[in-house]
Amino acid sequence: MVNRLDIVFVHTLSEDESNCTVAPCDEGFFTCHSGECVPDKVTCDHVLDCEDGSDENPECNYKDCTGAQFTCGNKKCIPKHWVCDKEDDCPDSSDEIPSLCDINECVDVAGTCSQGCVNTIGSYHCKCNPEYAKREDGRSCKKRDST
Ligand SMILES: [Ca+2]
Ligand SMILES: [Ca+2]
Repeated sequence: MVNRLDIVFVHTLSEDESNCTVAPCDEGFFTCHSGECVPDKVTCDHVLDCEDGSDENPECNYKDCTGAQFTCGNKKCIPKHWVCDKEDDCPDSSDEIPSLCDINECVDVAGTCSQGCVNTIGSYHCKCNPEYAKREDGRSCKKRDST
């Protein structure tokens, strides 16, 4: 949570910017750099509310995550066990990206390959034993012609 003082601080900094041509929003609202008005309370909440994302700005005083927490791409802290649980908790999906949450199809999906299986990040491919060749389906193998 961001306390009230932080929000006022952020707002003041934005208003101090020179060359700023956008009209300020009503009290209780934050003026996005793009000119939109969003409620003060949605600034620095790790969600991009302004079209240009300026409600999540460098002045946001995000807390560092602890060792038991995962740091989302938007700097939000979530419990580590929420990572790769198929729910977007951040919510910018950075806890559910394939490079982080690779599924081992070779183990998790029954009958993936008839012989060997090689798991790769975000995918997999099948392998056949030395005397076998892959069938067109890419998953099953047939014995090579001995002639
Ligand atoms: Ca926000
Ligand atoms: Ca998650």
